[in-house]
Amino acid sequence: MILKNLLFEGRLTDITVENGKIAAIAPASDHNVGEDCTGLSVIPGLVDMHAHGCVGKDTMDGEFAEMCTFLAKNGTTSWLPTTMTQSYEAIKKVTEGNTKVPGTQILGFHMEGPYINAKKKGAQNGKFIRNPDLAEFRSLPGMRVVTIAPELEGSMEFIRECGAVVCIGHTDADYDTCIEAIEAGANCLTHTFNAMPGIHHREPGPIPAALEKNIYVQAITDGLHLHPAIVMMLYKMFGADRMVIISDSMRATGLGDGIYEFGGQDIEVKDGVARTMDGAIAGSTSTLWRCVKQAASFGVPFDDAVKMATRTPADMIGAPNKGRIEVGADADLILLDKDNEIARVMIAGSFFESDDAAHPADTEAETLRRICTQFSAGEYVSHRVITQGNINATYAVDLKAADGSVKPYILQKINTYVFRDPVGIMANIGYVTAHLRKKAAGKPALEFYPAADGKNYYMEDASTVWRLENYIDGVGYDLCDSLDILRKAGAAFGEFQNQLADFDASLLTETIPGFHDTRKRLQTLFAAEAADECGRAAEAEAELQFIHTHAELACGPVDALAEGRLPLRVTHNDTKINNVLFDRETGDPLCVIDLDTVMPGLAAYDFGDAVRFAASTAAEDEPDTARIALDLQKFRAFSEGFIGKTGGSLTEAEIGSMVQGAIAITIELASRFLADYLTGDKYFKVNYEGHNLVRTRAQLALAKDMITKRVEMEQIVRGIAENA
Ligand code: GN1
Ligand code: MG
Repeated sequence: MILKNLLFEGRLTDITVENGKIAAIAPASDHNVGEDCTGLSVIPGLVDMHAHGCVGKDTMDGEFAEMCTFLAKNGTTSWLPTTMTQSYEAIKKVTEGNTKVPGTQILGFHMEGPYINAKKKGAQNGKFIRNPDLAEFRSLPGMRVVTIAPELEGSMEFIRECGAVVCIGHTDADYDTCIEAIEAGANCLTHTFNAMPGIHHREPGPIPAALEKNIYVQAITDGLHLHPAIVMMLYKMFGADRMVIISDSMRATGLGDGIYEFGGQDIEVKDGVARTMDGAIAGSTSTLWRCVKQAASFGVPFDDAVKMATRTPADMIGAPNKGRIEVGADADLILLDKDNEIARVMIAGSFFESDDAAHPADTEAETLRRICTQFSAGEYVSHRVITQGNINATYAVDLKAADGSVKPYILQKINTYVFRDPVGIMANIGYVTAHLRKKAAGKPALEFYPAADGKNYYMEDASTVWRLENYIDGVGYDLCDSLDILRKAGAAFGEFQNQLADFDASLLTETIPGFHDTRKRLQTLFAAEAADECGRAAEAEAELQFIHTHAELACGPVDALAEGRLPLRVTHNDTKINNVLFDRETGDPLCVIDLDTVMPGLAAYDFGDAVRFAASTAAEDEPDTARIALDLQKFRAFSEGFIGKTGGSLTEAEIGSMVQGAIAITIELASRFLADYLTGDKYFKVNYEGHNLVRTRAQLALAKDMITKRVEMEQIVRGIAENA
């Protein structure tokens, strides 16, 4: 068969396929007779050396047919089904399953555990963890790759003798142990950064060892397991010849949210994120193809991202006929349409056709495509997941308008566990954006697009509500050291408050009742402490003690409000500085975003919440509390901006309440994180077990430092107000 007129490495090419192999690659010629592929480009089929399951099936089930069909449709043409930390019998059973099924080829198995470190088990089942056992391993046929923790007893001998490709993973090993393991023959890190020590300048750990010895590194580039900046860092360190993209996909891939079994444990998938009941990330729900596209959206050149999921993993596992378009290589190909979507997949020289309509390719893309048709802005082209924000699920989507132009938008699924009245929120947002557009004429403003029924949201069912808004191209800051930017952020939030000064507050529904009612927040925490439903209160004894002792200080502002000493204004209520977008070139603020919580509130809380986030020396979830302090310079800069804008309209009492507002909102947020921790992490998205407790400790460390610096902070605010 000749595939004619394919775009290959930038040139129109004819590819001849014979006996399942690529027989010739030549410039397109009119003399050839074959299948016309005009308009399509070609890349090698993807090789997934680390994937557990999809469409409801898992490698541990020992049945591969449905998985191989789904994977084939999504461009994975060969893979290593990956086993979990389980009993010998369970793993043995997998190796006896029928691997000769239609679709994606099985090149052998990857055994992930049981020879791992319990301290870094991630989503693996601790019950079955054990030391490396050569005899046991040798009795399991088809094991091509094995992930082990080299610090376990017997590891070095195992690495030398086991005869498989050895990856270092689920490990707590230090640099020297990793060097020794690599010298013994280990040639890769398993899901780099996940379930292993990070890089510390005195305790370099596995990653610098891998770099030193120039071995391979696997990375899950789904946008959840690694921050995009870390994906780019790994790419710059290791390059496309050493970095391997894996999916680490689990059972729920290709299905929706729900509860799934994984490694003998229940896993909850919510908004596409899979977690154990303790909150640890449990594999991805992304196909390898989606991970490739995500990596490209983070900045990896597309051709390199493809290489990292084709030739590089093939080389790593010793499969030199896979993952490349060369004469003599296996004819595993993906044909892409002009939007870079998979059009056809060829495996071993035959096009893969499947009438399995039950599991359409990559459901995340399909879901978003379907949702986008509900809005009139355009047709879905592609998307990437935005990981900022602790509440809603957020995607940047590219949509193609009727005239063919493609523009980015933001599509969000509202978290209806947090926002019980999504219709109320969208009504608020409608009023507020209309008001702000009038006030900030000439500046970018948020705009929500109507769905078919004219509403500014699309309600799929009572608990699934979507909204589409314009994409404002600007920079947002999480941690910011520039005093100039902090001053401007202060001014932007101050200006926001001024713009809402004449807004009719009676139009607004309270989207989260008692959102910043500190007294109520503390009561909720103390009730959770008393009930202690997850048995976690003992761990947080010191934190609870601190909050009990400082309850009256924290409730000062809301008491003053209740007694009429402070006025109620319309406020933003979530003034993290990453909610201000700045112009990429001029550095000036463009727009305040995230209007979900615009409600009546205290000026001191908008000021204080911003100070809490922006004037801290560390992130709001910094685990090392010794690094957390209030930076008075940052505080001054932010205050100059905020009070400079609002000073004229604030009452004396309000100016006097600003610093206590900052302390109070910080303790309030600590209480919210802690209440969520004690009740099982249902409210805030968590990235690891104990994340909410770490956040609590960070907020309390900051509150303590603010209390120490209170007098200086008061003086700064006074000084600015007097000159305003
Ligand atoms: C949540 O949506 P996001 O991530 O900006 C939370 C805020 C907290 C913040 C802490 C509706 O904000 O109140 O201060 O996390 N929003 C809601 O990071 O609860
Ligand atoms: Mg928010």
